[in-house]
Amino acid sequence: MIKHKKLHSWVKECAKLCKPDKVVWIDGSEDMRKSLEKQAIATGEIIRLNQKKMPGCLLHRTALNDVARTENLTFICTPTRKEAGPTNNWMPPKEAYKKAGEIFAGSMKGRTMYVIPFSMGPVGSAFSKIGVELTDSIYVVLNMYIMTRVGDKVLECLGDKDDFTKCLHGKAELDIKRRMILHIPQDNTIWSVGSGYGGNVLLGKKCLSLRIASYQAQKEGWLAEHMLILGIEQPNGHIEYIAAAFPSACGKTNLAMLIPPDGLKKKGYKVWTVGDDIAWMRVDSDGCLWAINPEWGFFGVAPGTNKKANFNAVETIKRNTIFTNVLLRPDNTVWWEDGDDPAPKEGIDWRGFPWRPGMLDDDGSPLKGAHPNSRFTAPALQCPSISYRLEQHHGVPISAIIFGGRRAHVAPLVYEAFNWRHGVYIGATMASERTAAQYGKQGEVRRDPMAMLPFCGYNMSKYFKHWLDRGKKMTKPPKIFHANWFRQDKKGNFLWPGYGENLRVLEWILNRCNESVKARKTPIGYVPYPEDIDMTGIKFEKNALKELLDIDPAQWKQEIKAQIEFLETFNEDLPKELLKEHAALKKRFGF
Ligand code: GTP
Ligand code: SPV
Ligand code: MN
Repeated sequence: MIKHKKLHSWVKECAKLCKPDKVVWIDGSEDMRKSLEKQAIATGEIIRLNQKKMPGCLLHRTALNDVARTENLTFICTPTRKEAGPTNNWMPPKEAYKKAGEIFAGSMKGRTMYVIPFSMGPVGSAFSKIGVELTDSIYVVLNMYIMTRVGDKVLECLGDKDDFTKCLHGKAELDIKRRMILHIPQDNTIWSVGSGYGGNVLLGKKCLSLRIASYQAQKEGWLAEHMLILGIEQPNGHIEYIAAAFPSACGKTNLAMLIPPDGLKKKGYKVWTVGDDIAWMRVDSDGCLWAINPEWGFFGVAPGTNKKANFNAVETIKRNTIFTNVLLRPDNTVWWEDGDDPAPKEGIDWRGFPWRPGMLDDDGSPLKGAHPNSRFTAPALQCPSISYRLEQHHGVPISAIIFGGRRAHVAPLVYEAFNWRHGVYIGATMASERTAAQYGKQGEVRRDPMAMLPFCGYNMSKYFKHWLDRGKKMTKPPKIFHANWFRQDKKGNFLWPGYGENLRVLEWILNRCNESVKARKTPIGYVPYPEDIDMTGIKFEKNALKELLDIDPAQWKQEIKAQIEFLETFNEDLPKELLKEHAALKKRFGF
């Protein structure tokens, strides 16, 4: 292999800063992976789980203050604040390198620095991007082996090209006060220090595939989105693909792996999983939107994963899976809340302390065995519903895009935008209640445009403009929808059964795409006639469906006010088209 001069000198430079005892290049082989696993087990960094019951599975616990992405410590480092925009934390690049450089300095003494060449997207696809992550964490290396394509084959593909993302990660002291997740888009560089958790440190994921990639996508004319991709196969073999953007912990993995409910089985649908978190999409010469999933594995939420909610996920994580922050049972298997098994009589909780059911925390609420944001890292190819298109360089054509979030009120089960521009308005103003995947007050409604609030690597007003422009480039743009599986009745119960039953809504969406069903025109968009959602096989009160599809003008008056207040934070940079959409929405209501 030809030595990549620039790559080697950058690795040297980083080693000079961090001062590791040695530098090890990850070749992507199974031998190397196994030996790293052994080392991490020997030091206690990782626990080997019961190999009879869970072959190839591992457990890791992160530091107590390091259990979710830290958005408040995540920065976009552009020369000017305006380039990062009002929704991002901003730091000038010089200051970022200086501050983080001081924390990195000498931080790998006594440790090894691993060099991980990785490809986001199939190796060699014109739509893939290459990154190289330097890290002092074996946990990160083992996760990257699952989440991305790693090793020599990626270096061969890179050849002597310079366009790889330089990713530097160091655990340092895992001190939250000395933790920073920095993106320097103009340098194609990511620096993450002081964390050992998920999206903060698996730099191919949110940092590269969304923040850096969205910046590149804007320049290069494509879209990098926080979206799942699934295919619905009809009995005649025809497959239609849908992409959906929901904020973190709002149901992407679950929807991507959906199993048709009994009542719809006779229709013969089969759902294929292309991706559960990230979609890279571009307009092709046919005027359609095509998407790839750049990832190679799933980093999914563990609590709530059970056979009933997500059978395919349960199958996927039976082997070769890394669990993070779940409960350890005495027989060296794992457990989490709302899984398939009842709580064990005893175990070791996510913090590493002895745990029994019924224990209370300081506030008097039940002490959780698994952290609410505990996760599994599993190879995508182990998923029974994985699409063969995961490996296809060209991806899949997208027929529909769904935006959605957790809304106890206001948003109906599903509605359709009048056109692309209106759809972009719906995406730009979408909102969701905060979950355990983010630090901050749980349950609070926050605007999260296109589920990209924490992931857009540049000024979001420019991002909206980019979305509007993409629509103009397509002869057959996907139809845009909004879905909400989380609407509640007056007692606080979910009105919609969700999970597999969501296929009933997807079917309506595809029927709308094929123009085979009419819909009710309302001020917010097209809403289904209740009889057009196939409810075969489930007990469901007619009134509940009506309530789910109801649009309450009083609530919407508030909602529209909140939407414009949010959009106004972008000042004069906001595309005028969105203001026009806002005015049109108000007018349709007569407000
Ligand atoms: P990230 O990996 O953080 O991006 O999350 P995600 O969007 O993939 O969310 P995921 O599918 O893991 O869902 C998170 C939680 O949402 C699950 O544990 C469920 O409790 C809940 N959930 C998912 N789908 C549904 C649904 O259709 N209805 C209801 N009520 N809850 C759901
Ligand atoms: C999310 O929070 O949206 C995730 C998990 O998918 S993480 O990789 O930690 O960002
Ligand atoms: Mn996500």
